[in-house]
Amino acid sequence: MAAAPLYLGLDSSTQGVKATVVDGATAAVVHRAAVNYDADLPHFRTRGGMHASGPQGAVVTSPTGMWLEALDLLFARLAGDEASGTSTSGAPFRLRDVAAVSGSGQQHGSVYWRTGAARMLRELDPAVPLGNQLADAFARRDSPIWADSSTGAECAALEAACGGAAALSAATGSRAYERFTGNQIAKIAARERASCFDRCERISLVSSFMCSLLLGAYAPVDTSDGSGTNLNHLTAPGPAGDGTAWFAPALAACSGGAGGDALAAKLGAAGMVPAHTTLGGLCNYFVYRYGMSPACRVVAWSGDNPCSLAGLGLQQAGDVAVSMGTSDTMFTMMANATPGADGHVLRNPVDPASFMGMLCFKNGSLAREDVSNRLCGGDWGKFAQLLGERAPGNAGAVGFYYTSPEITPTTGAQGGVQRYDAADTPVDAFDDPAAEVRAVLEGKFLAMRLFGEGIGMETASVRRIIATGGASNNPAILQVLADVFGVPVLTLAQSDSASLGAAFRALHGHACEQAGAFVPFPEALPAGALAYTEAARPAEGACAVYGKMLPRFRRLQEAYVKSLLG
Ligand code: XUL
Repeated sequence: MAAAPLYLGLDSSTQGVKATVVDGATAAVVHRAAVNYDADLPHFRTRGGMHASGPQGAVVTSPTGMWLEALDLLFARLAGDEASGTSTSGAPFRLRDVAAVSGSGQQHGSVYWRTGAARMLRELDPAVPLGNQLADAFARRDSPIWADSSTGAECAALEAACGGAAALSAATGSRAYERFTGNQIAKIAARERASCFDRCERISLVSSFMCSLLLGAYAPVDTSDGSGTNLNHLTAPGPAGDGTAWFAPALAACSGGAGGDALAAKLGAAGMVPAHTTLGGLCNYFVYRYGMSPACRVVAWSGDNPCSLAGLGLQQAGDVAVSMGTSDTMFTMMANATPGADGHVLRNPVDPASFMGMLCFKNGSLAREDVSNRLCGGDWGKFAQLLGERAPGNAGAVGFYYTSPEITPTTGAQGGVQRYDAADTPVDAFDDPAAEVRAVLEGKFLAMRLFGEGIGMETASVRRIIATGGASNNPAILQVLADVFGVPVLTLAQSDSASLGAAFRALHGHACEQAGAFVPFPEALPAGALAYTEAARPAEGACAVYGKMLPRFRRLQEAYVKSLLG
């Protein structure tokens, strides 16, 4: 009997590159492999995969050549595991059985290919490592990445050129953000015009860069990762309403005076493609060097957050995921887009007709742990007990815990903690420690609900929340999340949601190509692909309490943020 096709998902993240191989019949994970930049490629001298420089370390880059070496090392590990018959699942696997590959890239980073590099890509020699034969392929050795925050001036100029922050957000899905690719490109186009911009024939995102290596040709940017550039037209009218067009005023503003058409030519004049698009076959380099199949298809890569949405199994409008770690992130699948001042609206990577909302909160676990340490000696059992002492709504006590400057809502360079009693009076501390425990959780989940609604999420249509990250192991925390949104909270045993999501997207793109038409993502995924566990159910009436509380929460938040912004 022929082996079931396998699907390979790669994840080119900030700290390393990972692979997840899934079985196409069951979607079970067959094998995983990983490369860590700091540990495995120490000669690049990165910390966490990055180099920081400039005042306050605001200029952050990664060596492009490191990503090349890492991809070879990862494939060498996969081929070595195949040869030795070992795998993380215990089942042997053959790279030759991989029917399609896709990937996930850290969002916003950019790669500058020099003129003539297309030919080098087309003629990749399987006998020579990528790092050697592409050493001279770039107009710039280092790639600016998402952690860079040095483009404040470019953001202000872009918003001014596009009619203000609200107009830019309406057109591209986000107001100008320092890490967004358009602002990164604008800085290089203006300051390194002759040395880089004019010598460069193509600018890739991290996702489309890695995809180009697999294809042996420049890969287009997909519309989901493209929504993290400030250069995309999220909801262009007419035939380009699918989000594949660039936004001309933003291109012109970010071109360093070279003109919008010049920048469009470097980004891909034909625009972007939906993330489920199969772009072509795997190039010979990977076939001859690692034993991949010449029939293996390459599905467009996307950003790490869009891929995580796919890996967590979000399937239809009303599905929400909340990841609680050092920072907290919320993803929503939404039928409509109403981009606002805070948060991001992206195209949905598994459904070109809908949208993905994304909210990033800087203050996550550290704020919760601070309360747990101060009031419960770090004992989460005690934390849960105190939480249970007060009913949803916290008898009017509200708190904002921005232990470091927050990004949603933006508090500029300032952080701080502010508590209000039931009469809206600012207080230094609550009388009851249980009020503090409840306030730190309610404040965060109310902010998720408030800002989610601000970008088009309809709370009444939310049907379930999938929780991941460290804090998702804590049922008491998940109960408050269920109560605020009025829906069940589910958890998932799988980890590595970005590379798993990339593997699922490879499977999805392949199904669409074979059908010759778009296949809905839930139909392409094998039944039971993700084993969820229900971790919390909303308490009767709790959601209505929070609905009533929201306008007051918003008013207090606005007052506090205003005081921080000065
Ligand atoms: C999202 C963001 C990060 C990067 C790296 O906007 O900046 O999540 O995608 O993970």
